[in-house]
Amino acid sequence: MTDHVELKKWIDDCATLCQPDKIVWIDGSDAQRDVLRAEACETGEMIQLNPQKLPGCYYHRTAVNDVARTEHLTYICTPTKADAGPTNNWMSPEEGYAKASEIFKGSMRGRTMYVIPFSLGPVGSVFSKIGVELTDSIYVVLNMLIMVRCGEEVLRKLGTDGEFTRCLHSRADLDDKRRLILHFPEDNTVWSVGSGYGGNVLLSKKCMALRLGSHLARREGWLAEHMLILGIEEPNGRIEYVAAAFPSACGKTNLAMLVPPEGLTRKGYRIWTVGDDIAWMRIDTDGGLWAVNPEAGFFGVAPGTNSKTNPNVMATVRRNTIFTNVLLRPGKTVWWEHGDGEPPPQGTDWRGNPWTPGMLDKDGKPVLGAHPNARFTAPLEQCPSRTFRMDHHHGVPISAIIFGGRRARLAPLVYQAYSWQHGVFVGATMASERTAAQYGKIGEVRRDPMAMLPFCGYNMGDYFRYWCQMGQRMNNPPKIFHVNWFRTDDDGEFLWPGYGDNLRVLEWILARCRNELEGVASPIGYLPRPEDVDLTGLDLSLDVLRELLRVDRQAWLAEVEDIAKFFAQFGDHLPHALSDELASLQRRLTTA
Ligand code: OXD
Ligand code: MN
Repeated sequence: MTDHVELKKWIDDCATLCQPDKIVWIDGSDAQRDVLRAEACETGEMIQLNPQKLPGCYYHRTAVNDVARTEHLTYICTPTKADAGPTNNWMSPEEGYAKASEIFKGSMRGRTMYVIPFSLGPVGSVFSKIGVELTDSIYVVLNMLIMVRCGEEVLRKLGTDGEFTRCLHSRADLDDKRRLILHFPEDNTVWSVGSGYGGNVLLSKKCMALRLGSHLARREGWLAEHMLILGIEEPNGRIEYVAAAFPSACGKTNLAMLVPPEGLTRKGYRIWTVGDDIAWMRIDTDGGLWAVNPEAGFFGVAPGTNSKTNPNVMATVRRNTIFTNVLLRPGKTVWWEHGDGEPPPQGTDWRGNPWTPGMLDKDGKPVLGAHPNARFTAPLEQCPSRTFRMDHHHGVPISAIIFGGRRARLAPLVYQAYSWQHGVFVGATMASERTAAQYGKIGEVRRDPMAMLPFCGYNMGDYFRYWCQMGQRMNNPPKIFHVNWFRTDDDGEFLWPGYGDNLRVLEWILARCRNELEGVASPIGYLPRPEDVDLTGLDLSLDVLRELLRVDRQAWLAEVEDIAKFFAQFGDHLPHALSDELASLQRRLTTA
């Protein structure tokens, strides 16, 4: 399959360690995919869903102890602990290789090792990077065929001496005591063992595109970010693109596929989805920031997704989709909590047990049909709002970067940072309050800078410094904004309708990018004048909008104290620019 000497040697070394019975190269063809699907159904690893209702769709259950990313078993293996920083788990490369080798040793006996050459980004684009994943899981292969560009075309591009990221995965025995997700940035290598859950094993995604990607990006002068990318076609036909980072459970996939509300559709708006999870961005010769989505599919959370929250994704998952840990209905279709339609009278739950609606467990708690982190894996090309620029080697120009969080009281609906550096501060202090769905104290603030806390492959203090430097290198940097769709009233009711109506906020953001509207200077940044947010067709009074835009100085002063504590952990690695921004915020809050 290849004359790439280093690639062949690496595969030989991994095969010597893992001892597979055979090695199969993934060529990216439909014929090979069909053979693998059939094989996975024969072994029971996958179940074919109703071919009339869900053509090309398959069902998979993970092990019960293997349903989410395992951050506590995820390590950055750099020469020193300071390289990984205070927010990552660290292990030395020697220890990492030694510990994981013990688990990999012989782990593929009786199994096949699949070789998946893949490209993040359009094959051959200046943005793109090649990786090769070795895995003993057909489920991983079938997911990778949806999530990234795979196969012979990539091998051809790699040639005989191209650079590639080495991604080794084995399910081993799926024992969570023998599970490790290790990143070796210096060796451009990821080793993942003992898991079969997507985020731990589709190594192109969080491991390569973000953790190794962020490291590589700093070395090479670009950005690898946990951001959706969205094109907004305006009434005059111009399309402006924005990139946005939100902590999990803030509706990133929904925003990426937003459907304009009636009032704005009539004005002539249309949305183009570029990506829902990851953005790779470079400074182009125009001095602006350009972005690609390095992936080609969605690996999204099913529960809560329905025709109201995201009609585009519901249309996307009707064919060629893999459903993981949702409820299996008797007619081989699927269902999940807060999806479309009533719960079915019966089904098989994500654990493989018989299920009926309203079932309670021995502690009296509801038994869920789908795991809360149940997933769909679906091709981006099936999305009705997909961009027509998916394969453009140049990517799309980014007009605005949007950070967001889930704050019941503090952050206004939207505000604009005063400068790039202030925008970096806004991103670095991003936070969400825990909801009832998350472990921990409800209302407790969890900081998640740029939504990268679990995904930054190096010291986050250095990452903030690097972000500041990127701004200095651009003549025409994107403007930076912060949004909060989740502000509530005294009864805890949301004040803003969210979903499609978020376009009203994006409309203001784009007008600000073009300097078409005045902003109102406040201690935290520029706010909209209430009359500048188009509320046509929305039953929301100007008074409520004023409340959504209110800045409570006392609450912000408490926030300043909390940010200072958060920043302290970075010590010398925190750039002065960010402590200066914190001091300026405090000063603006305490002066009239
Ligand atoms: C994801 C995540 O799965 O951010 O995209 O956890
Ligand atoms: Mn994500």
